[in-house]
Amino acid sequence: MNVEKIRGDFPILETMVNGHKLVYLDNAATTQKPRQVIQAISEYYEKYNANIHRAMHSLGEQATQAYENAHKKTAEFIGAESMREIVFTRNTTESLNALANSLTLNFGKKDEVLLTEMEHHSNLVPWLLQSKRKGFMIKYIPVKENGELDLSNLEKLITENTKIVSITHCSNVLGTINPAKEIIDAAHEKNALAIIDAAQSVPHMKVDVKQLGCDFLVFSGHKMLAPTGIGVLYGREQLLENMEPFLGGGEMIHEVWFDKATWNNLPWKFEAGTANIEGGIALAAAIDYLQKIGLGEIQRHGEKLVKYAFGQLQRLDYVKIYGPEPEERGSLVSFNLGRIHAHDIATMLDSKGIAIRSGHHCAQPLMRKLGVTGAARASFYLYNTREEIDKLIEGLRVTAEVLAR
Ligand code: 7TS
Repeated sequence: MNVEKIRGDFPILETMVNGHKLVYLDNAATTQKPRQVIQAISEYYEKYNANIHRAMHSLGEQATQAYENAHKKTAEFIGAESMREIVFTRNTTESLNALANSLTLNFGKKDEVLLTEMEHHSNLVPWLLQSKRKGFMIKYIPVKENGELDLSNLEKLITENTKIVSITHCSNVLGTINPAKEIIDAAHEKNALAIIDAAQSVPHMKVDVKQLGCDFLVFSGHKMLAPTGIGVLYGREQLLENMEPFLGGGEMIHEVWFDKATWNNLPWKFEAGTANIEGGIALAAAIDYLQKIGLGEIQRHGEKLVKYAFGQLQRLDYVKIYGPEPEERGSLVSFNLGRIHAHDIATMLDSKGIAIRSGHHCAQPLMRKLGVTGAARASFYLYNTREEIDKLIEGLRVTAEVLAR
């Protein structure tokens, strides 16, 4: 993998921040965009911008083709049967809200939904909202001291009443890669549906929904080189056929009367209103870009970087790293430096042009369990280098010297 060549595709990496060349290590929040993706968006607006699925004119036809092709490409990318199983949403959050709303319509007090203690708020709050309305119970798979899930009681946690098991594939705080297949199989043994939040996995490794055997899988385009505002909800065709739409309006219908309506074919039944056409087209360009490099290569690069960062961080005084060993984690590392506030770490690093995230990372229950209010997090992607990690470590050394005084 030629990282220097890849870096040349990302214009933003030339940006100077506070007098220093940008070192962007906040990829778990959102990734930067290569020229190829930016060009796909410009080209759409310069050459064939039109609304889709309704125009009889050539531009409309071209835009419709491109948007539908984006669904096909996404289906192939994650090993889905067909584009009928790929619904475009705004992001992971919207995909999970859609599932939480539509799948629990008939739930009652006896029903149970099983999550994990390491979920991002987006795989937690939608279930809390629905459980308040429907009265079902939410249970959690605990997180162990080492940042892995405690699956010793999984058989007991999934009961006859468990209807849904919804888990993150990779934690955005701990970096833990969960044994998704094992949990999906356990859910299916009790006839529960299995949902995978793949926001932090799909961008970094080859994910195949058939191999996993999950019922639903969700992720965001912006964490994998595409723009914000485009997300994916994969669902097994039969399940999507039986699921009620979560948004009503134009383009999602087959026929409408004053007192009833019937629904369009999949996936359009779930894509009400004018779509994020440029987002879909740009997502296809992002997938092209990632596939050209190869998800295996990208994963290996991420593993090397996180291992290096882990080792270098461990050499710092008073550092506390959260989550499992580097061999078993995604491409991110969260940590604290003694009693220095994570926001102060991030601010100090920013003065050197280094972007990391600090705070609770939208996982407050997990933070409480870890006994902290926040942490600093460096997260990597295909354009990051060891030299950038060296700059991070040097920045942290200075931070510790200045702020620990
Ligand atoms: N699930 C996981 C595991 C995530 O990491 C995130 C975003 C989401 C869901 C929600 O994605 P969205 O695109 O709908 O916002 N995580 C982060 C993060 O760690 N820092 O900023 C966003």
